[in-house]
Amino acid sequence: MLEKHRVFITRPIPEEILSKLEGICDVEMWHTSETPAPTTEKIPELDGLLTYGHEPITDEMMASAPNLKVISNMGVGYDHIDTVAAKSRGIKVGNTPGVLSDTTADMTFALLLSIARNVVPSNRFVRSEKWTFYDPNIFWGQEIHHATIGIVGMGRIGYAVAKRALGFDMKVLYFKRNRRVDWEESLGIEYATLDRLLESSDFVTLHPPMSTETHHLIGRKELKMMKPNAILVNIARGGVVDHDALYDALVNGEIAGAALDVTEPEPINTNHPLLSLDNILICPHLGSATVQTRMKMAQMAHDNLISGLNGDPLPYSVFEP
Ligand code: 8YV
Repeated sequence: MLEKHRVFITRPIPEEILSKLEGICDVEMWHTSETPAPTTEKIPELDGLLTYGHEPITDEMMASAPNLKVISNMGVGYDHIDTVAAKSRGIKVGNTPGVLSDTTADMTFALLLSIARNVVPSNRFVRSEKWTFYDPNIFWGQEIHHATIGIVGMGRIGYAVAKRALGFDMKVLYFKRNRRVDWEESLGIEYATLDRLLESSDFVTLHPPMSTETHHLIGRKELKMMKPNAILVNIARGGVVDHDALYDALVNGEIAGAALDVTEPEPINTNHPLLSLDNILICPHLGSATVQTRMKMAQMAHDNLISGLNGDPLPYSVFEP
């Protein structure tokens, strides 16, 4: 009998996809998200690795895995994987693009609307039994419709955010390394330099991939350029924003508020001063977390894994063909 491929999965994935994999591979799945998976310990024996979450997969780890053919990441961002090392070692790397763009754009708007219209603090107010009389002069927020939104990082997710913003009659500015004149024409959006975008936007939403170039892309200087009524939304990677600078900007009234779906590190330290502020909303990295999208991501991660194990090209490869 042929020996089955050995596969390790770093966090629980949907049961339906797990059982498909178990039918064809020798699978071990780490049982919890509470403690990190012992990937370093497991990797030397593996043919395939399915990563779910953002624990680093280093060159050193890959060096210890002579049979590793494929790393299939259940997520679109792969900044936690040393893809240069993987490529040079002939290890294929796959991800799950596209399927989560609308879902993440929805969450961007959930954050934007919530922070602009005080949804969370006002809910807390009611639940803590402080709503003892109707007061029309509380929780005044910021207008969303007809405001200007600046989208930093105009990939698939940024594009989906722009479409939603147009539904709110917002003026859309975007900043991207490679300008997309076709999108400017088809959507009616405007390219801006980062500086102009920061100076002109009422809402700034962040969607660039994490890299050395985008680390602390939004720091003290950039926050000072923003309008005092502006709201910052980060749903990309925590490291894109300098949290200490953000704290100062929020305390000093340089910007009005911020909503973070991602932090640096994750989870954010429970004693981080940002958590003491009222004008910030922090969610535990929920961008693509819907029942439907998680299932689609798991299926794509499954497909990449199986293709890699079979020596076939990955249907969703992070490398150029
Ligand atoms: C995922 C993400 O939840 O796809 C990404 O890059 O950040 C998230 O949508 C994550 O990768 C899975 O842990």
